[in-house]
Parts: sequence; C-alpha cells; structure tokens
Amino acid sequence: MKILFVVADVFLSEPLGLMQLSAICKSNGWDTRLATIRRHNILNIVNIYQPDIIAYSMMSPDVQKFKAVDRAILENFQKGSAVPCRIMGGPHASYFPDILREMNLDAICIGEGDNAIVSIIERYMDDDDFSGIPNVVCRTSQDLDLKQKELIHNLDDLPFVDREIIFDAVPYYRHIQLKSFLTSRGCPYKCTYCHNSAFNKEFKGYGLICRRFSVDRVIEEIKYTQGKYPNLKLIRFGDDTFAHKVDPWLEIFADKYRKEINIPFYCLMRSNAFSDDMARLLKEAGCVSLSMSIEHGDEEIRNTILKRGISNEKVQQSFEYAHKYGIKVQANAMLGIPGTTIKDDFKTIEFIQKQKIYLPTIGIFCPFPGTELTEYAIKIGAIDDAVDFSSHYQTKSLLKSYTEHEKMLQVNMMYLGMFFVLLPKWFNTTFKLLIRIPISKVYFLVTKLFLMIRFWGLFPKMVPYNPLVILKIFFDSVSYFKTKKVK
Ligand code: B12
Ligand code: SF4
Repeated sequence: MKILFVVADVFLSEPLGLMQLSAICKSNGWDTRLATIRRHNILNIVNIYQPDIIAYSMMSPDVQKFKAVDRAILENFQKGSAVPCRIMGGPHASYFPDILREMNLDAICIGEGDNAIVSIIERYMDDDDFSGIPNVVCRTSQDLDLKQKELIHNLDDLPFVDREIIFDAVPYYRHIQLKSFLTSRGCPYKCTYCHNSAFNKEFKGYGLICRRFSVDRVIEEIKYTQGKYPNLKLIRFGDDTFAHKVDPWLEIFADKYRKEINIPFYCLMRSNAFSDDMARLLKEAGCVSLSMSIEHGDEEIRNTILKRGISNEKVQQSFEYAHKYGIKVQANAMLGIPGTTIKDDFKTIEFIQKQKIYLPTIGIFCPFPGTELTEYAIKIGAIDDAVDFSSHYQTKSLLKSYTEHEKMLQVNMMYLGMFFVLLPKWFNTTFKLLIRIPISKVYFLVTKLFLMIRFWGLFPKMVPYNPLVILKIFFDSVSYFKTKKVK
C-alpha cells in the first residue's frame, strides 16, 4: 500500500500532523512519501510512485493550488489507468467540509486523523465504503455533518513522528539543527480568529480536549531523535500553548529536560500564563526564545472582538518577565480586525512599540472559514458570505469596511511596522509619512530581509556553519517569499 502525502510546502517548521500520520502508516507496514506543491512536480511523482492513496493536507490559503494540482492529476488518469483514492485532512477540510464536494474527493477527515487514516486505508484495501468511520465524511455521505467523532485519548499510544518523510522530500532539511516536537494537543481558550474554538465546539463531549503526552514519553522521543540525528541543537515545541500554569507536569518536565536533554528550546506561550515563576522555570529548563502574541493594542478590542481575555497590564508584565530572564520574544499582532478602524491599527503599532519585543510580526486579518470572527465579519457586513480568502497571506484586507487607500496603508503598516516599532518614538512621523507612499513591494523586500536576520537570533544554532546549507536556506527563503505575492 503506497500513500502519497501532498502539502503546499514545508518551510523550516515541520508539519507535525502529517509526520504523525506517516509514522502511523509506516507502523502498519505501508509505504509513504511526501510531495510539496512548491518544490515538486506532483504529476511526475504520481506517475513514478503510483500511489494507491493521495492524501492531501491543506490549509485554507492554498485551496486554489490544491485544486489545480488535483485537476492535473485527474486529467492525467483519465487518459489511462484507474484514479488513486483521493482523501484530504488538515485545517481546511476540518472547518470547510464543502471541499469534499468541490473537489469530488473520496473522503475528508475532520479533526484528528490518527485513527481515521488507518480505517480509511483498511477499508480501501478491503474494497469497502468509508461510511461510519469516526471523523470521516465520504463521497456517499448524505450530508457534511460528522456522525461519529473521536479524540485520541492517550497521546502516548502514538508512535514517534516520521522525520524521514520530510528529509526524503527536501534533503537539505536533514542538516537543519532545529527539530519540532509536540508535548500536548488542544487549547482551552476561545480566541475568535482561531480554529480552536470551532474544534472545541465540534468535539465537546468526546473526551478531554487538552491532552498531554507523559513527561517520559516526551523525553524518550527527544532522546530517540537525538540518537538518530546527532545534529539536533535546538528544539521547537509546537504546542499551541506550551504551558498554562506552573503545575507538577511542568516542574517534572523542566527538571528532567534540563538534566537529561539540555538543549535550548523555543515554545509558544500566552501572556496570561507567563508569570515570573513560569519565566524562571522555563529559563532554567533551557528556554531561549518564545512566541507570545499581542494580537491587538487596544484592550477592549483584544478582549471583546478577539476574546483573548488578557489586559494590557498583563501583556506588558509578561514581556518584562521575558526580558528579565533573557528570553527573546516573537510577538504577533493583527491589523484590519472586523468592526475596527485604521485608527485602531495605529494603536496596535504604538502598543507594540512600548513592549520589549525581539521580533514583532504583524499580519492582516484573513477571514478563515469556520471561525467565530469570520462569522462576526459576515454579520456586520464587513465581508460577503462567499469571500475569496484563498491565496490570501500577508496581503491586503478582504474587508469591505476599508477604502482602497486604507488597505494600502495597512499593508505598508504591516511591512514597515515590523521594524519601525523597534525604533524610538520620534521615528513615528517618518513612519506615518512612509506608509503613504504606494511602494509596498519595496517595503515587502526590506521586511523580509529584516525577518530573516531576526529569525536567525530567535532560532540560534538552527543553521549549521556550513556555507552550502546557509546558501541553500537563503535561496530557499527568497524563493518562498517570492510565492507570497503582494496584492
Ligand atoms: C505549526 C503551524 C504552522 C507551521 C507548520 C505548518 C504545518 N503544516 O503543520 C508553519 C509556520 C509553516 C505554518 C504556517 C502557516 N499557518 Co499554521 N499552524 C501551525 C499550528 C500552530 C500547529 C499545527 C500542528 O502541528 N498541529 C498539530 C497536529 C497534530 O495537528 P494537524 O497538523 O492539524 O494534523 C492533524 C489533523 O489535522 C489531521 N490531518 C492533517 N492532515 C491530514 C491529511 C489527511 C489525509 C488526513 C486523513 C488527516 C489529516 O490529522 C493530523 C493528526 O491528528 C496550527 C494550529 C493548530 N493547533 O493546528 C496553525 C494553523 C494550521 N496555521 C494556519 C495558518 C492560517 C497558517 C498560514 C497560512 C499563515 C498564517 N499565520 O495565517 C501559514 C501558511 C502555511 C503554508 N501554506 O505554507 C491556520 C490554518 C487555518 C485554515 N483554515 O487553514 C491554523 C489552524 C492556525 C489558525 N489560524 O487557526 N503553520
Ligand atoms: S491561545 Fe492561541 S491556539 Fe489557543 S485559542 Fe487562542 S489563538 Fe488559538
């Protein structure tokens, strides 16, 4: 049984969900391979590899790219032999199940696919229908609602993720000294722009939403990875929120990690959980950098429209703790929130400026399907029901509530803001003048260069001192950013 996974791209941060699925398939004795739309000629790979199953893992901004690839595959097979079984999982299928019909797929997976993929393949091998499999909607389903749902109850039962599938697809990644791990699944918060609130509603009543691997299981996987890839110099914990409070799990983990692993790490945190004690514990364990989002500079907007539940004071304090313990922080913020104005965007820029942030990253809100904020944007008439969010990433706002001039200002604010917020306040007049000049493409280039340099600091030791690998990463980054068109 041959399974070809297809993703839009892999770029420095590994797709852990897919790597988990690949490990599960391999542990069942099935062969897997990965192809990326940006890097590979998918049609060639399909023709050479001859997969039984094509398993798409897709995010919403990539819908058009996947549809084009899928069309090409179908046309290719119409000329010859039987079409492989085509299934899809990941965020888009989970929150926009209409994709099943739009692409006429055999099945889609909503939510976790660890058991679903095994059942799909087994049924396929038995020439059986996919109906009734938990978390799966298939071509013959009457409607797109999930009838059977499940969550993975014991994460420790999962095999270690398959890293080889990435290295086979993008060989130079083998030399990257950063590797990602998960210590948990699920997030209890209700941020309206995030998929988690929708996920939590869908799977409420099917077991614990927030689950952790045991400390020993996490340590064991890292040791195994270290043994297999001795160039492991930096760890990225990809959990949505690495820790919610200083609890026994975290204390035991911090202690064991420091004693048995002792590799610097990066993780994602939330300001409300980042107390002095938390900062000290993480620092002692080896945390060198983290991501902690601000999202909006106005407390009211942050807590009513975005439902972050974090005061300005708490945000400020958390950055001070990070600073106190020498942890570098990357902080995300969003412009163009539905129901707000361009003046509110300026508030965000000014608020970020007051914080001690190593790498501020700014984006423009994109109405992804299935989220509460998208529903709100439709309700207040800021977008139509059928907004085309595809290919929208770091491009101008899709909201009707802004004029074209305001959208241009936002794009420039997003690009230039990332480094202007690090300058003293008296640069603000220059900033306000510069964002009025319609040269977004120039600002885009300047920002990307700045980001590349700062990422280097945020992820120390990620890149080996090997000129060939450094060049490869540089050109790969340029090629990656070229695909992010400025609209
Ligand atoms: C790490 C991460 C990244 C990494 C790695 C991406 C990756 N492919 O994993 C990077 C930094 C590259 C990234 C980039 C982006 N990301 Co991102 N990312 C995440 C994050 C935080 C964690 C992903 C993860 O590891 N999850 C844990 C694993 C275990 O779960 P999983 O990946 O979902 O996989 C499971 C299921 O989905 C399913 N499954 C997945 N694929 C398949 C395929 C088949 C066939 C089957 C049966 C099942 C199946 O089974 C898996 C195991 O249970 C998620 C939030 C989240 N918690 O999911 C956002 C998230 C996926 N990202 C998101 C977005 C929007 C982006 C960006 C577009 C930029 C942005 N900031 O807005 C970019 C563009 C990516 C691109 N096209 O290149 C959105 C997607 C929303 C949507 N509707 O598509 C999410 C959900 C966050 C959010 N805003 O709510 N991201
Ligand atoms: S804290 Fe992060 S992952 Fe959790 S719901 Fe909010 S945005 Fe999503």
